[in-house]
Amino acid sequence: YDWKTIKEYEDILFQEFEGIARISINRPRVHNAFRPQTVNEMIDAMHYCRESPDVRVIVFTGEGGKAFCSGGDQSVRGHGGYVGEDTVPRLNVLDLQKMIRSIPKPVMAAVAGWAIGGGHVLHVVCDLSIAAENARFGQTGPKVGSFDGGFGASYLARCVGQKKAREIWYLCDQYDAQEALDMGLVNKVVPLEGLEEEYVSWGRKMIKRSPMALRMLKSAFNAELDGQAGIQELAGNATLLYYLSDEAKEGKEAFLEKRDPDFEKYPKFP
Ligand code: 1HA
Repeated sequence: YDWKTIKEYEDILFQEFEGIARISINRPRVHNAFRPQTVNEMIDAMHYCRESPDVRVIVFTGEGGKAFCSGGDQSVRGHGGYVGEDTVPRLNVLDLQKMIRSIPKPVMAAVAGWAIGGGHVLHVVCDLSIAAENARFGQTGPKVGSFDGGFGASYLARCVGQKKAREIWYLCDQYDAQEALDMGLVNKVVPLEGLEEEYVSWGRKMIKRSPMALRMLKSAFNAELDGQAGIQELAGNATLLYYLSDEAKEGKEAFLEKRDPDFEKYPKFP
């Protein structure tokens, strides 16, 4: 596949192929652990993905084939968060999680090797997860002095059920790809050599589907779980569709023409 670089970064690769944007963590020496800069680069790439009409599907993955992501880089964990060059401790991966959740396009995780800790949560918040046979999943928080009680707990529980989610967090065990598939943590398991082919194929399939239908569905799936923020997304999409209608345009035009709007001529549905 002829992946073209969209933008150069230090910690990630950001590429595009046939409308599929690929964000790949490129710190294989630490199993693709993220530092604040890594996350900021992913956030920047996600802004691009949101704005670009050419990007239709996003894939998160990790370079090297041995790790998707091993979570926050423990070597820069300081007093109150992960510390970057500005010396400020941050938990900015939480902002990235919200972007993955709210971008109105499908986001896939392609997991080869370790998806651990905050790296595991990253795949959990993606719409879809495809695992290579060498994938290993788990949370480590209670072992290393951390926890993610946001999507990392509540959405995980929605995916695998309350009992399993509590087991994953309380025991900090690791699970292989087949176990992940069996508990509904991933959508599919493929041989490592076939991972790229698989996610490109899923991407191509979704690109053939109606973008607006996928957008509505993503916000609909989110709405129930995400409270007022989820309803806001779904309602925002409803407003977008309403603005496309003649009835809504009549309201705006009447205002600009300083007359009363005439909504009578528009269809009324039962
Ligand atoms: O919980 C949160 C958050 C919660 C709320 C809000 C924000 C959050 C943000 C982040 C996080 C977290 O991610 S906490 C959890 C952090 N991650 C971990 O606890 C996983 C740490 N890594 C491991 O347990 C293991 O490395 C491994 C099970 C993934 C793989 O084991 P393996 O195959 O034995 O490799 P290992 O030798 O351990 O790792 C290879 C190299 O990568 C090591 O470096 P070296 O000794 O060769 O110099 C290792 O230190 C490094 N490495 C791996 N993971 C990390 C790491 N270095 C820094 N941070 C890491 N996370």
